[in-house]
Amino acid sequence: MNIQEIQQFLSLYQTEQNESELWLKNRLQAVKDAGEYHPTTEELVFGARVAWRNSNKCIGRLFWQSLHVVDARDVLDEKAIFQKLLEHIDYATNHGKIRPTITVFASDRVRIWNHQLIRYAGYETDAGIIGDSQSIKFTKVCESLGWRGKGTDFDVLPLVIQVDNRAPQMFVIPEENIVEVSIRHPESIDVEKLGMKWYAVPIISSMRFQMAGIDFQAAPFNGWYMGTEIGARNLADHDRYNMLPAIAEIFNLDTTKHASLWRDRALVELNIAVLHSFKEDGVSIVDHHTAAQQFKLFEEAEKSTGREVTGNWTWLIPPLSPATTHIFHKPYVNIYHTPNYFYQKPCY
Ligand code: HEM
Ligand code: NRG
Repeated sequence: MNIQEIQQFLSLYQTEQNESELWLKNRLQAVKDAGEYHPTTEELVFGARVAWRNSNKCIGRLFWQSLHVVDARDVLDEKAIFQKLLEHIDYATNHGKIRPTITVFASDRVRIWNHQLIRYAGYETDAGIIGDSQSIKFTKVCESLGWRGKGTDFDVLPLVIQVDNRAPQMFVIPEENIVEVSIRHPESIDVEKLGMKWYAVPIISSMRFQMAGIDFQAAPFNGWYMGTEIGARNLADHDRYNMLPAIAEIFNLDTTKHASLWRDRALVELNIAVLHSFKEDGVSIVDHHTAAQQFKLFEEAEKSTGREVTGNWTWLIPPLSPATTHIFHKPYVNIYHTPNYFYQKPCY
């Protein structure tokens, strides 16, 4: 244990949770006497929320105080962990009315090999890549553990869970636990025929939650999507689903010259389709203009409490029309406070 980091965390907790000086003194003494720091559930809840507040790349931070935190540090059986992850998916999905949620598992003992709990497989074939190119390596790992996908562009990968040095175990997520949205356009019936879809809830499971010097390697968290993540990146990037040429054809855009701006026009139509489809299905999503406005409110709220907002400008600006948001026009200090969420080495 690192007493300095614990002290720093507990005094932050004391200040923000209005505990007394005496409380802090006693809590620190108890930690020193025990020779170890095992956060209470209340401290864990606070830590996970502040870690979101400190996430410099996240435009969604206005809602940091509403994060629902599940303390699953006592769940150490692979099958039981799988059950907890299904509960996380159900609670967070909430029939479309998505609830920001994190489930925290035991420090230094649990790893979830997936990048997100729900993600599409990717396959390299002679005819080109099928599915999500970002998942190619992990898909091979799943196959080596005995999994076989259907071979479509949208096969949901299984969960791979490891406890201690035991062999990783694989679990298929039942279809009824997964909400997906088929992508259609409010003004063109042909977009639906492209067969595009995306899952409702992004649940990052590869990042390490750090608080008070403790690393929680398995702490999957989710909010809801900003439309551009799907419409301007996942479905649009040339090396992902690469759907802009197909959209351009539907809207009769002139793809023979760059200067027709057919890519830009196709991007807008695809993003309209994503937002329209999620809205119509009652699945939470936010457009980048509203998200930027919400981020502005976050900046103001932070300022009023005397804290300085840290941010990573290169990630905060949306990939569509960035200069239409206030974020584009000002600098952000990109220093990292803890608690926070960090990258860690993949298990494979
Ligand atoms: C990144 C939006 C909730 C932590 C991002 C990004 C967006 C975003 C657009 C950039 C992603 C990219 O460019 O790939 C939102 C929205 C939320 C939300 C709309 C709705 C509530 C959360 C929650 C947490 C969180 C609940 C953690 C508790 C992060 C982190 C990153 C991030 C750590 C950086 C991810 C990375 O480095 O790959 N968020 N977010 N966000 N968000 Fe949020
Ligand atoms: N761009 C990634 C997801 C990154 C995190 N985005 C969020 N997080 N909205 C993608 O799958 O497209 N969140 O916790 O809501």
